[in-house]
Amino acid sequence: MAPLIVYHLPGRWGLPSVSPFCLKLDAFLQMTGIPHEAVTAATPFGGPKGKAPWVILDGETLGDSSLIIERLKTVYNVDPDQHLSRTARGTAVAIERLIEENLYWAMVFDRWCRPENWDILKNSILGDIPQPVRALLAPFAKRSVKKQLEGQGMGLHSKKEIAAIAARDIKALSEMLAGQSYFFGELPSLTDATVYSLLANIYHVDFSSPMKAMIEDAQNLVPFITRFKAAHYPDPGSRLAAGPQAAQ
Ligand SMILES: N[C@@H](CCC(=O)N[C@@H](CS)C(=O)NCC(=O)O)C(=O)O
Repeated sequence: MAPLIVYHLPGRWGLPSVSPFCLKLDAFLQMTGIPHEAVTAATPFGGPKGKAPWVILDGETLGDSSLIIERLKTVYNVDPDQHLSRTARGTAVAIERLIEENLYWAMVFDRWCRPENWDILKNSILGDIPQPVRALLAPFAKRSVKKQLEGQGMGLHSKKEIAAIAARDIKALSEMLAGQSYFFGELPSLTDATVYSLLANIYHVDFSSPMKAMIEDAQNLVPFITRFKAAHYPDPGSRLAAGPQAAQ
């Protein structure tokens, strides 16, 4: 079988990717030890769905982090959730939806729609796109993201309402984690990778967001981020340097 090739958006601030979905897939690969070649893409346009991440698995191009993970679990016969009960597996799907279909969009709003974050965004998320293409692409990308935010619904709310929606999700996460090391006990599962990937992309990045203080105030979420990072990314420097880092 040809080596698995994984395309992800660039890393910054000690994270292998500024995209929570790319980081989730990367964390899954770390947890399961599936051999792969990581390629940094400057934009998501090369993906089959116009979104990152995507992979080439034995000649087949696949998009969507969750669909990719489902396929990899079967092909490589790995399952980071094998210790979970049926109830926990059901809860895992609900947490994934909370993270990816709701809280993610509050993060997108903060990154793209807060004027104080615009320069940071151009130099980070869009930072690997060469000038002057970046200057032309940035306003186009912003319009496209705003349209997605409105279509999804988060973008129809005020800043204050979005912060309140995010606060409810973050409180729910904190309450589910409670005093455990990971969401389903002492062993990590894919849910931890999913939650870590979004929370780290809020907490460890330079973007200004009211969610940072919410994560801090929750008391158990910063230790969770630190714990997951220490277990799966003990040496972020070497991880960031890994792979051919080819621009798309
Ligand atoms: N459901 C997809 C979502 C992927 C996604 O939204 N990726 C973002 C980066 S965080 C992206 O590529 N956005 C580009 C766009 O929508 O134009 C997955 O799980 O992979």
